[in-house]
Amino acid sequence: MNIYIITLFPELIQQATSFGVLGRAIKQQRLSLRCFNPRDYAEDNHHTVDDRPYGGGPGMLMKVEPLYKAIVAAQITAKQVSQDAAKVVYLSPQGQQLNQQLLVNTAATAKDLILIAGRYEGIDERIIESLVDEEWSIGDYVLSGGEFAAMVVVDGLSRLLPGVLGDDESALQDSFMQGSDIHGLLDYPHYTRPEKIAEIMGGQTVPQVLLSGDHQAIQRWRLKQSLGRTWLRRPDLLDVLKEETSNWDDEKAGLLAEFKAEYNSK
Ligand code: 4GX
Repeated sequence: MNIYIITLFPELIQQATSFGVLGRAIKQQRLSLRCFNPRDYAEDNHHTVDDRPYGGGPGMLMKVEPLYKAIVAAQITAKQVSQDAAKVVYLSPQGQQLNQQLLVNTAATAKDLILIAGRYEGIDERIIESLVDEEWSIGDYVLSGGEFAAMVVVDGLSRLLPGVLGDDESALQDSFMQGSDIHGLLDYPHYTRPEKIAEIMGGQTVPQVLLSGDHQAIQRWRLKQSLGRTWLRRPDLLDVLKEETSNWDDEKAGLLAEFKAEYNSK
């Protein structure tokens, strides 16, 4: 996959891309990242990249010409690299909210992606109308620029590209993954050594079932914890799941009932 990012701060993007799974995806050449800086397309002496909003009011917008030219330059490069047209996505709080399904669909279908990471108060609506295919939001909060939102998209996509994750870190294990028995549920709690935390650090022990070696009991316990946590923290996800008959059965209903009974007696 080739991703092109339109940004006034390419160094911010470059600094973040050499680590972990994302760094590996780039090193393995399963993902390429290239930035296009509108400032490089500003033709005045000051390389101006902001402009005042019509109608007045506080704050600036991104100047139309340099932004337009940077996007078109990315489109031309994308076309040279892989012939099809790249999908152009503008990151903003007004967009469709990003979720795992959107990432999975994008990783599976989009070979080339142009992400517009805006600064200032926004971009001219006519650029959105003429050049932008989709508007995505990473959540209901306001960032000072689109770069971190773009990096959220890039990071989430990188681990979904074929061959990037090893078997032991497979994305098929993700709790948002279709088809898994924990599909649509929150993750269960995890434990590692020691079996008992030192008294001075709290003294807690690991749930006995995880030490039992009984894989069926462990699987059952984990599913029950996933169901219980989802019920407590994200009842909206549970409602969605119950509507999907393929993902809701008597076993889950029974385990959740057990969790609720234990929770209410504590
Ligand atoms: N999910 N931001 C975009 C520029 C902007 C300002 C006003 C439109 C109108 C964000 C988010 C986000 C901050 C990126 C504002 N665009 N992006 N930027 N939440 O907050 O994606």
